[in-house]
Amino acid sequence: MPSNKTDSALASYIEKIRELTKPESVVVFDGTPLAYQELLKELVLKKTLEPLSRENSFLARSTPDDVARLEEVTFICSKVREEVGPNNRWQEPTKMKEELYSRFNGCMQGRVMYVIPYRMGPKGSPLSKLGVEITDSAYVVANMYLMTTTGKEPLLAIEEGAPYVAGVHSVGRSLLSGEEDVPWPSNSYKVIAHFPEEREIWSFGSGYGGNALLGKKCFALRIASKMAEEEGSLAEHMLIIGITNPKGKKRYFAAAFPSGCGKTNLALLQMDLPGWKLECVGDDIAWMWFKEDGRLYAINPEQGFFGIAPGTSMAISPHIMKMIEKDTLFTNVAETKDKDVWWEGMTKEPPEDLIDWHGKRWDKSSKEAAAQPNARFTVSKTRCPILDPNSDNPHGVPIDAILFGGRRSSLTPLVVEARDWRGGVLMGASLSSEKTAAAVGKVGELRHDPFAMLPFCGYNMGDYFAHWLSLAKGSRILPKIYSVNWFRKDEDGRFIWPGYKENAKVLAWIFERLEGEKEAIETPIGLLPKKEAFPVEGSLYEKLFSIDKKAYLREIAELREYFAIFGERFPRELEEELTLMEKRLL
Ligand code: SAT
Ligand code: MN
Repeated sequence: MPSNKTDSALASYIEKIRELTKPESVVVFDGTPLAYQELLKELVLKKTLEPLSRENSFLARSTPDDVARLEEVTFICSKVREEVGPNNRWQEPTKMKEELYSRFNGCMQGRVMYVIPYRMGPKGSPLSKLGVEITDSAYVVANMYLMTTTGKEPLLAIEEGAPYVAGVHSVGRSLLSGEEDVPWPSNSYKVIAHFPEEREIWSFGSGYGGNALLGKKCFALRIASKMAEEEGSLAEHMLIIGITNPKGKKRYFAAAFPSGCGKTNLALLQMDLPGWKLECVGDDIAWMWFKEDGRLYAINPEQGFFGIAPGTSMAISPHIMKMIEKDTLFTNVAETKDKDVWWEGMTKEPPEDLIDWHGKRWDKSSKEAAAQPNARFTVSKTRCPILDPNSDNPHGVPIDAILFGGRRSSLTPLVVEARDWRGGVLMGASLSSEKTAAAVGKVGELRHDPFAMLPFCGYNMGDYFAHWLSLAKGSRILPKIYSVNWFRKDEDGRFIWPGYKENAKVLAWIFERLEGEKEAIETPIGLLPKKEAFPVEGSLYEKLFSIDKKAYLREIAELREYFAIFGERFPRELEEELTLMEKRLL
C-alpha cells in the first residue's frame, strides 16, 4: 500500500474488502490477552482447536492438502517481469488482481472478517514496520497474536498516517446460511500473491503457516526484502543469537538456513561448553542495517516462534521443550490418551494409544508418521527460557558473524571462513540444500537455495546478490562470513557430525576466530580450522574437513550454469570470485 494512508484510508480499505468478500460481520482485533482468550474459546467451540492438558495449550489438525508452504502457487506480481527474476513465479499485477477479485468475491459469506493491525519489530525501532492483515480465519488471528505485536498501538500509528503493508487472506470457503462449518476450512484452489510496488499481499485457500500468517514470510521476507533493497538494508531468513565466552565477552551472530534445517534448534541451543552462554534474539528472520558507527545491527521482526515439532526432544532441545510447556498452539502433532502432545523423535518409544494428526488411532504398526513431518508449535517469545535481554532493543544488536548453512550430504565441510565479504557473498549465493517437509514437494532433492532465500526473495535474485555486494562500502566494519554444514554423510550414509549440541563447538570456534584466538588454514575454498585448534579427534577431523577438489570443480561448473539464469543481472564480481576459486582448485 502507498505510504501516508490516513485513518479514513484504512477505513475505506477495510470497507472495500468487506464489500468484496461479504462477511457476516467485521471485528477489529484489539490484541489484548482477553480478546485472545475469547478467540480460543470460539475456536474450541468450532472444533478447530482442542484443549490439551498443557496449560492454555491447544491442538489444531489441518486437512491433508494444507500442511506446508506452497511455493508452486506463490507469485510476485511486480509490473515488470524482469524485476522478479527467474527465482520467482510472476503474474502481471492487473491480471492477478482480476483473478483474485473473482475468487474473493463473496468468499467470506457467513464468516467473521477479522482486521489485525500489527507491528513487526520492537517498538520505536527505525527498522520496525506496520501491517494490517484482514482474514476470515480465527486460527490465523490467534497465531498472529503470538507471532507479532497486534492491537491498539499499531492501529493508532496506522490511523495517524504511518505506512503499512496490507494483507488480505481467506480460507476460501464461504458458509451459506444453515451450513455447518468444518474444523479446518480451506479451498483446493490456493494462491499467495505479492504486490511489492503496492506493498500488498493476497492469499486464498490455505490456512497453514507461511501461506496464511502474512506477517511472516510474505511481509517480513518477500515484501520486506524489496523494501530493504530500496532502503539499503537487509531482510533475511536468519536466526539471531547472542554468545558469551568464558571471559564474559558477548558477540551476536546471524545465521541463514533453509526451512527445516534446524534454525529454531540452533537459536535455542543449550550451549554445554563450560563457561559459554547462548541467548536467543530470533529463530527465523533478521532485519539488518548499517549504522553510523559502521557496524551491522539486527532486529528480529517477530514476537514468537513457529517451529517444527518433530525431532524436538529433551535430549536435543531442552530449551524448546521448556518453552512449549504451556501457552502454546500445536498444529498437526499427535495426541496422547491424556490429552498431551507427541511427535516422532520426542521419545524413543511412542506412547500407547496415540491419535495421529488425522485424528485417527495410531500405533507402531501404522505406516505413516503420527505427527505430520511439518507439524508446528506457535508460542510467544516471552516463553523462551534463554531470551536475549536485547531481543526487544529498538537499536538492534551488532552482528559480528554471518553463517550460511544448508543440508548437504557431501561436499561442504563442517565450517569454512570466507576470506572477505565478496567470498562470503559467493558462499551465500552458492548455498544448496536438500528439500525438507517445510514446503510441499519432494523431500531430499538437492536444490539451489541462495542465502536460504530462494522461496522468500521478493525481487530478482541477481539484483539481490548485487545489493549484498554493495553493502561493503566506506569504512564499514563488515561481519565475517562462514559456511556451515551439519549434514555431511560418510560412505555408508551415516551423518558424520552428531549436530545439535555439538554445534556449540563450531559456534565457539567462530567466536574465537573473531577474537583472534584461533588459527586457520588457507584452502582453495576459504579458511578451515587448524586440526589442533578444533576439538575433535584426528580421523573425525579428516572426515569433516576434507576437500574433494574434483567435486568442487564440478560444483563450480554447475554453479556457473545456475547463475547464468540471472543473465545480465548476475554481478560480475561474483563471476570473478568463482573463477578465482576455480584457479585455486586447479
Ligand atoms: O513458511 S512457514 O512459516 O510456514 C515455515 C517455514 O517455511 O519456515
Ligand atoms: Mn523459516
